[in-house]
Amino acid sequence: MLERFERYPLTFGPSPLEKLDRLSARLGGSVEIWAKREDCNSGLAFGGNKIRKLEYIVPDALARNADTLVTIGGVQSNHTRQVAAVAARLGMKCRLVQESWVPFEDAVYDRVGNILLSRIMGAEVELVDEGFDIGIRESWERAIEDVKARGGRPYPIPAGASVHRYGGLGFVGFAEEVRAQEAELGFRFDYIVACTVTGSTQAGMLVGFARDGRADRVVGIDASFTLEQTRAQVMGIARNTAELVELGREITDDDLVLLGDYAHPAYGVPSTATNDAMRLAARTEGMMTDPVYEGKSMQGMIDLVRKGYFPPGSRILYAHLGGVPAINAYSYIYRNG
Ligand code: 5PA
Repeated sequence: MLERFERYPLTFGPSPLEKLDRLSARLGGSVEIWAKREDCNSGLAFGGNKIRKLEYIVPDALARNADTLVTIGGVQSNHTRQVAAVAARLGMKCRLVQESWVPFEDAVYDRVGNILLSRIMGAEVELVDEGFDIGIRESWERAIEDVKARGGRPYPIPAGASVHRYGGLGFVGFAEEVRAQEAELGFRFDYIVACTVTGSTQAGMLVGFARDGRADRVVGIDASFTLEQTRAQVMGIARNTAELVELGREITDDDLVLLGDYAHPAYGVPSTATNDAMRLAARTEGMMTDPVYEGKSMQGMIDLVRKGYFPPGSRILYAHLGGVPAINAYSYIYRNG
């Protein structure tokens, strides 16, 4: 589906699949849980889901002769860290706007984890005291103008690399990659579980899995806590991406499964159930998740398995989208494990 689009390789290749036997057994053994490890997809500063998206965005930045990647996220954004890594790899500059999206306080919140990595990689980091919003932000537009005013050639990348024309392509590629891996395994996954916030991960999956009739088998777990805005953004990106890749059919509201039950109490703040889910994955599989994104999709998947949402015998693919570096900014919660 992506042959027509230029891709700048930033990942190691197809991300690995792993069967999670002990987690499956702990949850009753009636379903088989697998993980696709986007969290180890690249050597670029711990990788993650944005690297795959950026593979289809970087060719445009290079074609436009940009010299500075400009993007935005929360203080512990994984996206901004991955953009900083990509800029370093390309020999470009990087300008990051980090807003106060998360109502959470830890003594070193703005010193460790993702933001520390971005600073070491040479990004210029600007902390802005604005609350959470996945839409287009004034602070980001100001940063773009500022780069221009200083004689630079900015390349704007929106939050999560999502509402970019090519933002959905990377995860269309994810679906194609899963299909190739399934051909080798000799079976097909019945469900794909993924965390959703700015939307292009799930939107790309919707389009990619629509190809073989599985769009509505992608179970999005919202972690934004602004469900309706996220739903609208996923649908917008999915429609645009379907057109771009000439899917040959519309993506409709019926294709979208996006569950809002696990995002509480706020974006970036884990609930007790989130922390319990993180500990369970860590203690059964040695698989680390984070309190902002993957901990919430892990919580959602575990709850859905326990509730019998997936018919017995289902094979579930948990898309592990990265994000673990942020855990350092939540040290007090996990001081005893
Ligand atoms: C993020 C996003 P989407 O934004 O494409 O919906 O992906 C959600 C998601 N898992 C899932 C991890 C580990 C993520 O980092 N992160 C954002 C960030 O600024 O890091 C864009 C919000």
